[in-house]
Amino acid sequence: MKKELIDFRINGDDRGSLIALEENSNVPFDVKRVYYIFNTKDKVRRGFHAHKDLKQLAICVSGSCKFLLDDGKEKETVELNSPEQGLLLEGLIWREMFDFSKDCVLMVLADAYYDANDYIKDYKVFLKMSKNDS
Ligand code: T46
Repeated sequence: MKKELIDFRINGDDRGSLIALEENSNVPFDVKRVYYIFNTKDKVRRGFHAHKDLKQLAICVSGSCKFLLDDGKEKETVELNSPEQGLLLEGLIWREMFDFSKDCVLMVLADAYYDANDYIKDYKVFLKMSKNDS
């Protein structure tokens, strides 16, 4: 399973904390796009897709949520509950997000502009592609 959590350095002082994200530094790619998911309703699951070619870094800047990651062989659940940590999503990984807390703000940095054609939304197609990939 290609799962990587990145710990960010906190610039803390008696006023509080600040984290800086820099492309090709603690963000391991060129950043083309940032989006954030918030106000997620109770019991909602999102995602249900993989990407053909996209690197992303997901950070729960407020609250918490969980990711189910599936590479076609193994499944793993990762909880994001800290603005100090980012989940790197790259390669052929099916993802589902769930258990969003009311205050969850999930921010995602991506290395490409939005492209609906990059999505694999059919799980059977994903499984076939993941077999060919390995
Ligand atoms: C991913 C997970 C973690 C845009 O117009 N631009 C964008 O950059 C994005 C990400 C979405 N959209 C539109 C497309 C849909 O009409 O916003 C709507 C909701 O997007 P979607 O249903 O794809 O959201 P999620 O939460 O299922 O998935 C998102 C990302 O799309 C996806 O790349 O890896 O978060």
